[in-house]
Amino acid sequence: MQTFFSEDHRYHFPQAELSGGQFVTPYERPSRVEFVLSRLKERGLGDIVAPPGADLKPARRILDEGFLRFLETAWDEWKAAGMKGEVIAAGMPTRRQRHDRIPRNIDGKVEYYCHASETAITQGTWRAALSSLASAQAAQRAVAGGARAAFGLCRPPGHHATSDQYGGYCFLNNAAVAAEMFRLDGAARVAVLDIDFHHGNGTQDIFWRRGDVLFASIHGDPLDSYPYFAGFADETGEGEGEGCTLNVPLPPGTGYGPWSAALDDLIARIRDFGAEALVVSLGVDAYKDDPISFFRLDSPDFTDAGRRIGRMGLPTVFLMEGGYAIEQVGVNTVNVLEGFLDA
Ligand code: 7XA
Ligand code: ZN
Repeated sequence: MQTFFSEDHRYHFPQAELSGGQFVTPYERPSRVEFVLSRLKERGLGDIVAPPGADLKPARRILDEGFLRFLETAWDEWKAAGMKGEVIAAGMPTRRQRHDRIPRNIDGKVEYYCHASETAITQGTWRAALSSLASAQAAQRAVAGGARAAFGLCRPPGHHATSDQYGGYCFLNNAAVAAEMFRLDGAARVAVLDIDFHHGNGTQDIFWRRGDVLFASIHGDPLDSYPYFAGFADETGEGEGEGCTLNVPLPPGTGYGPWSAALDDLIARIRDFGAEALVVSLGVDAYKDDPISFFRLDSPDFTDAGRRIGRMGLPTVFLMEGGYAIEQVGVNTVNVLEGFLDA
């Protein structure tokens, strides 16, 4: 299986993440992907290829133009306004405020386009986010071109980014763009299976009213876990999308038994949906020692999960999302891919 990966991810490395009332070194850091790369090489999984540049045309079909412009210019505007630190939102429009006016002031604009203030924008964030999208797009193109599967080693991740908000370490929703590209390439129905520990609120939101893209996710119960305000079982989509969003929130301490039962259920639903292509939001933070999550999967469980996904027999794009038990991120990620290939 080919992996698509860009070194430009390094341009995004904020110094600070607001966590537990402190500024800490972000959990989502460049070394995460180094462990994945070295494990891919160790296991000889296939070529590692630098992608061509990102193509924003398909992204523009599902992402807000003003949001894209904001991401591109936020750092320069922030600095031009005399701000000294990284771009961090100190607030967000809340439920008793208006959402229909975009501030002119950059401080306000950051609040408007952000949904979680742990996520900072730095000088190189836009460049890195584009390179992450480029890896996702190259993986999608490889699969659309006939490969059984491909892996986009994306960093920064994408599944929390909506059409017009960033947060949860995510800026551009790679999985959503890949799914949209499968549609453009002629797949009548596409599924996004999100196995990251956190609910993929951004992907869900983008396809909420769409009947042609199924979004299926297993994640920590939002009552107990970020993103807190999305991912409940009663969120099923609206309009033409009614029934095309499937959420399985699970409680703290969940092990592979109930997790894999949920996976089997979602796999059956994806089959029933008639998906012709699959995008997997591949986070490995369901791992038992992940520092910001609470499931109890062990490394061999990821192999088994990959095998179950592989048995679906669908053309599949894997895209890297979360996973912060840094030294095991490589093993767990590659285990999923090896399981898939073994199916
Ligand atoms: O899948 N998403 C992640 O792994 C990022 C979760 C961000 C949690 C930050 C809570 N303030
Ligand atoms: Zn996650």
